[in-house]
Amino acid sequence: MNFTIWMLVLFCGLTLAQNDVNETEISGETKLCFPEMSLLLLELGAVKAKLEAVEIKLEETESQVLVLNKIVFSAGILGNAAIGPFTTSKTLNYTRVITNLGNAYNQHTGIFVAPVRGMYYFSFFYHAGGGHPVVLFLMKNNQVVVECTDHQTSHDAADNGGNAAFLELQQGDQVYVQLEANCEVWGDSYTTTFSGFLLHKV
Ligand SMILES: *[C@@H]1O[C@H](CO)[C@@H](O)[C@H](O)[C@H]1NC(C)=O
Ligand SMILES: *[C@@H]1O[C@H](CO)[C@@H](O)[C@H](O)[C@H]1NC(C)=O
Ligand SMILES: [Ca+2]
Repeated sequence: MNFTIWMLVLFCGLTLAQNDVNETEISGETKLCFPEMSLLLLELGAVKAKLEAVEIKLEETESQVLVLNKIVFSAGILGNAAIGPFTTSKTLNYTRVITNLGNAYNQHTGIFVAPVRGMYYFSFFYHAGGGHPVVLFLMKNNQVVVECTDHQTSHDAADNGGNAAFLELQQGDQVYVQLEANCEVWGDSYTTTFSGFLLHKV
């Protein structure tokens, strides 16, 4: 092998060793040296582009998972007045949102809709108005999960109560607090509240 060919091989080798290769950077000289090499460089460029796309997708997925894991809400009731009594049972609308990460709770309907299958924790507290009995149910879809009650006691209007439960929910399950017919609860931002969060996915 004479000197010129050695130089050519060395030059082609150096070009191949460059890190940032793409179509425009592959020099004409390289194409002249070995057609296989320029093909190889093109393929390397394609692999690199694909790898970068996969990395971006992975980062997006990770941030979505992070957001999905943060399902937390707390809400009270705007105003300062008795709610009820009504002739039928009613879903309580906790209209003052304190926290609603993940937006799974809807303050217009009072309903929490599970965004993912998982183990959740819910609590609700109330202040009794005193003029009528209180019966509140924590509901999962159409089923009562736990209850709290208070007797009608006009001279003892400061009663507060509450209850809580861990609930395994499927995606789309609905959780809300229901006021029974002919009952009353005191609606305000600070004592009558509904909270929940996703403990972990299952
Ligand atoms: C290739 O490299 C050139 C010069 O660095 C750059 O302008 C061009 O955008 C690159 N092309 C691709 C597809 O990355
Ligand atoms: C809650 O809001 C709904 C409308 O979204 C309404 O139909 C319902 O009567 C409200 N509940 C109470 C207890 O006011
Ligand atoms: Ca009472």
